Amino acid sequence: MKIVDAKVIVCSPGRNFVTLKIVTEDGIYGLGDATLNGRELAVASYLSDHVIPLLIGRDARRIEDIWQYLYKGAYWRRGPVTMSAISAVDTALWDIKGKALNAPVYQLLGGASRDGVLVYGHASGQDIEEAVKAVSDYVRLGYKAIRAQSGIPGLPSTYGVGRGKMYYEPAEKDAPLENVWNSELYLNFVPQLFERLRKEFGPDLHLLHDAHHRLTPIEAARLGKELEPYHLFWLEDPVPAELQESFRLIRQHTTTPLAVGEVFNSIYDCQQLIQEQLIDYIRTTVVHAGGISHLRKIAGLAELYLVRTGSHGATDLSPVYMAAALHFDLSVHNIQEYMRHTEETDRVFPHAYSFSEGMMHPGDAPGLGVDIEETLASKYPYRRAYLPINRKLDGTMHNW
Ligand code: EZ4
Ligand code: CO
Repeated sequence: MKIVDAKVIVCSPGRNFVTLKIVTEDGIYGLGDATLNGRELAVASYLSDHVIPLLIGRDARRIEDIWQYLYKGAYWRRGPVTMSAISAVDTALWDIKGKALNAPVYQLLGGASRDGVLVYGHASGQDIEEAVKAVSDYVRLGYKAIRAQSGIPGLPSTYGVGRGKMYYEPAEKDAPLENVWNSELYLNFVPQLFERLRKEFGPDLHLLHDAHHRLTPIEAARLGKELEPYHLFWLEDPVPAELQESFRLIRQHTTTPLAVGEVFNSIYDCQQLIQEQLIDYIRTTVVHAGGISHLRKIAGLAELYLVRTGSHGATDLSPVYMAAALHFDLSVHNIQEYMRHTEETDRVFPHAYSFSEGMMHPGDAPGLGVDIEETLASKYPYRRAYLPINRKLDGTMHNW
């Protein structure tokens, strides 16, 4: 089954998405998400200028061989641009295989290992009262797991707090927004938020929190320790994880479960974290960590060490990603982040997946069960956008 054509579709139905479409000689096509938030066109060029010419004429059924060809054949390995491009190819080839065999992709991955995928949503408020209200809105929608973020008294803005909308979107058009940060104000405040949430919602609701790479190891250890009475489902990205060893220090001090990996690109980024059991959830995704094929390898390593998967699923990962993630998720044991896309995004990417009672299912359409309405997509041209940056109160650049 020869690949005869492939193209990159860049569109912006509310936010930017990069989608790869691969077409085979018998007319079957597959889709892959290649969106790298804030650096989209680098991946689009990597695909159009360097990868697509190598795909034409290849057998679309040889998913693993094409993966190895693109990974080993580039000589320059890993990195978010390369790995997002490989991910898109891999995902599109799984879509094609599913369609060719008339089976949903999860059936090709060993079949469903449970009836649905537990997902968590994002609740946030400018202050604790608003955050409590946002969490109760999610409870009413049926969510069993909810991430809670709140504005911090003394800081004008911070990560994870939407502007009164369901659709939190951090990327800004034209120039990056500048946030201001202070770890002391944050560390003193977050335990109060979770004390209040536990009082309000009782012990059973799964509560999560994202520190978004902003703490040092010892600060993260303190936060984990102080959050212990509130039994978080996880504390996410406590420190920037370039230094995997730093999690040893955090781990020595706290039993709060730790999740990390949304910015990782390969199994090598999390090998030590998993093998030393320094984390509880690995958050690598189908779109940034080598597609369904590579994520299965990460999940296999993680399973050995009782580390579960909990893939990133913010709105900058497209519905094509979400479909692929859910097929993968249904075949393993985990939780999935789920930020709802806007209605215009959902119209551009019609999909078979669905949400009910806090769980999601990829649906039973052949392949991934997601499509792109190209004519509609062309009405939303790309607009350059950047993620925010973050500075400490004295102006020092910090991690956003
Ligand atoms: O900031 O996807 O857990 N979710 C997150 C996201 C990320 C964005 C960055 O593009 O941390 O909201
Ligand atoms: Co995160």
